[in-house]
Amino acid sequence: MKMVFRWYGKGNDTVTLEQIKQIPGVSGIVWALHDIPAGDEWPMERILEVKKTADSYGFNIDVVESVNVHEDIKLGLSTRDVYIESYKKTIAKLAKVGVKVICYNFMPVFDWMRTDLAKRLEDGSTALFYEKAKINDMDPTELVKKIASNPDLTMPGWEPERLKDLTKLFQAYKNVTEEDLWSNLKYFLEQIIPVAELNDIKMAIHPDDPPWSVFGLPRIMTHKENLRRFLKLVDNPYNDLTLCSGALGADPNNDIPAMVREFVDRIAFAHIRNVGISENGDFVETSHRTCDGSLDIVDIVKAYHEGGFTGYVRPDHGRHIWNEKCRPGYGLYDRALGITYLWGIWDTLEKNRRNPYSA
Ligand code: DNO
Ligand code: MN
Repeated sequence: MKMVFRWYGKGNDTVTLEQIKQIPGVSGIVWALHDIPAGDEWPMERILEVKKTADSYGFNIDVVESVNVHEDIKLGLSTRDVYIESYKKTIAKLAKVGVKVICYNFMPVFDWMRTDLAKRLEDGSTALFYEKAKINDMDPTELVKKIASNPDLTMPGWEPERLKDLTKLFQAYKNVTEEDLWSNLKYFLEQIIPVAELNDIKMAIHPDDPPWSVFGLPRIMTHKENLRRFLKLVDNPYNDLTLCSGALGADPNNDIPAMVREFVDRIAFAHIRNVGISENGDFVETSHRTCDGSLDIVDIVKAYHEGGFTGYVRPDHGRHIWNEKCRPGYGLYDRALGITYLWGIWDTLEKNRRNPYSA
């Protein structure tokens, strides 16, 4: 596996490249031009700037997360073709600097969703938390008002410039069913995947987080059967998955090691993190260690190892520890600890593979 680390860019991240450089075994940064609105073509000079910065630290920029999909594409509006064209142009530009994987998602309106960005855990650290009842009880119009009146509430997809569109967006999705979303995704893939193949870039969809409908919006990248259906929409090795253990793992019915075993040849990018799930459907992000959460991280890594996985891995989110002030879920310390845990498992498996009779 190739270990990579998400970095939001100079001035946009509390973590520095100097720091990332000192985490064992990190070969590249996972990046994006976060200020470019979904649907706009990425400017070449900005891409080259990132390449130059990463080069000076010896990091690859093989993985982009994310090139966001414009809402009109997910909605299947006639305007979508314009945005699909600029998506294709961005793919071609990214190929010029050697990008190998593009992560994206197909979640309507919101990206990942939590109700608390700093839930205090028993050890004094804080972490991202999802309270199911809170989301279930909240009606979207109330939500729009709540976000507008609370500038501290920042969630992906809740950026101020998008806020004004929220009411309109909910309206637009009112009659969009899961089947509509499937066919809009298929339309997008049929156009994009041939271009990705031509440019030798794997498109890797991120599953829905959490893997169920929120606020009545359709969500389809949620469980094994749907991932199977996704891979068949356009059955091409460039149409791949970002398998996020924490996103899918929030649903206890999802057996993550089994999914890795089934899909390993079509996983271009692995997000590995643990979550602690409660019986009432709430979940909290925990340390990576298997015994700290509900997911068997050891078995997940074992499944990748057995599958001969050579793709990219990142530790995904971490807790906020040692008083670190950082982007929610994206501090230095806990993600670095997560990496050393993942390497510990991987190196042990490697050693035993070479010498199966050793203790
Ligand atoms: C959650 C994170 C997400 C992810 C985007 C990909 O598990 O990995 O924020 O970055 O959904 O588009
Ligand atoms: Mn993820």
